[in-house]
Parts: sequence; C-alpha cells; structure tokens
Amino acid sequence: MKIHAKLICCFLSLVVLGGCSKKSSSTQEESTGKAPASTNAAPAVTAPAGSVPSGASAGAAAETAAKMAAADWAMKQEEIKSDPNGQWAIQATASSTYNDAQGTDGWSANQATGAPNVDKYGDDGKAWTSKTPDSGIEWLDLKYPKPVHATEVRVRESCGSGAVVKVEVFDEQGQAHAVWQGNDPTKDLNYLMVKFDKTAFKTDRVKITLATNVVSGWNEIDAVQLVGTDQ
Ligand SMILES: [Ca+2]
Repeated sequence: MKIHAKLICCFLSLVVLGGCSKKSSSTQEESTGKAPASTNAAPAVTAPAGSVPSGASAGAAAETAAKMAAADWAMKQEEIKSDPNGQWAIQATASSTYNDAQGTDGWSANQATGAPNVDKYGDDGKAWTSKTPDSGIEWLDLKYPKPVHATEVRVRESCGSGAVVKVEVFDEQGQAHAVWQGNDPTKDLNYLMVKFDKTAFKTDRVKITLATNVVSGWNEIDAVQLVGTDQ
C-alpha cells in the first residue's frame, strides 16, 4: 500500500515536473530548495518544436511524428531484448539501495538483474536505485552467466536518466577495465549504449558507476545487458 501510494505520487510529480521524484511531497522539494528536475525529458507524444505548419495539419503531422518515434522506440527495445549475443545479469550488488533494500525487495540491486521489466519512465521498484537521490558516486556491480569477449554494454535507465559516468568490465583475474567514461546522453526510458573494441579477455562482470548529483532526483537502472561472443 505504501509503495502504491509512493508510485502514484511519483507519477503525479512526473506529470508536474517532468522529473523523477520518489517522495511525493512538494514541500520536501521546496524545503530543500532543489530545482525541479530537468524538463528536457522528451515528452513522448508531442511534436518537435519549430518545424510544423499551423492549423489542423500541424496537429496531424505532430501525431504522426509521435507515433513514428514511439514505434521506433518499441522496435529498438525488442531488438535489444532478443539479441542472441546479449545476456542479462544473474547477480548484482550495489554501493547502496533505497531503504536498504535487500534480496528481491523493491529497488534492491537484484532489481537490475534479468531482462528489462520497467514499462514506463519513472520511479519503479522493479529497478535499482541508491539510498539517497543526489549525494554523488554510487555503483552497481553485475554478474553474468557466461564469460564472453565483450563488445558492448547496454544500460537501461528508467528514472532520472543520464547519471552514468563510467562503465567497466572485469577480466578473468578480476582486474577492472574501463570501457567508457563520459557524459551520459540518455533521456527518458532508454538505453545507454556503450560500444567498444572486442575485449581480448573474457568477462562475466560489469560495473556501472553513477554520479547521482548530476541529474536531480532518483536515478534508477532497470537492467544491464552484456553483449559479446565466445570467440
Ligand atoms: Ca528490472
């Protein structure tokens, strides 16, 4: 019941702010002086600005563009989900979890294992998130069933997207190799796609580091796919 209420509140705040809050109370946000989360989260059903004619045809063009974008998004999600070279994590640990969630509790590290299961951008217990929303560096460490020569890591972000700052894979000796470090461009419910030259070693472990202070509100990760091959 508590979670239900929390989700509804989150949804409402999403509608109002376009951001990713967990605790409902706007009073809390006001009292901390935190600016509303960025509104650059692209609305799923509005037209690109500045390029449409006026009148009814504008509305129709906008609707078509939105539908096309939504279809592209769905196709991409499906393609990734069914990638024969992709694996989903089977174990995970994290620097911290919301409400100190353990095991299969909502927002625990384990919520980032398995295939993606968050349907809508926003706060959702089926994703991992850290204990606090904006305090700084947090990490998620994931294990995969099969060691592979890796070529890509795909991080599905589902709330407060854009806060990943580093992706590492580990070799057989347990040595970390950074495969990406930078400014995460991910917006909304989507993947950060990190492609790199095929690793000479095999890996079955990925570590995602976030700087939670760079995107206001809760930064949640639904799932992480490791892509690679035997040879
Ligand atoms: Ca999940």
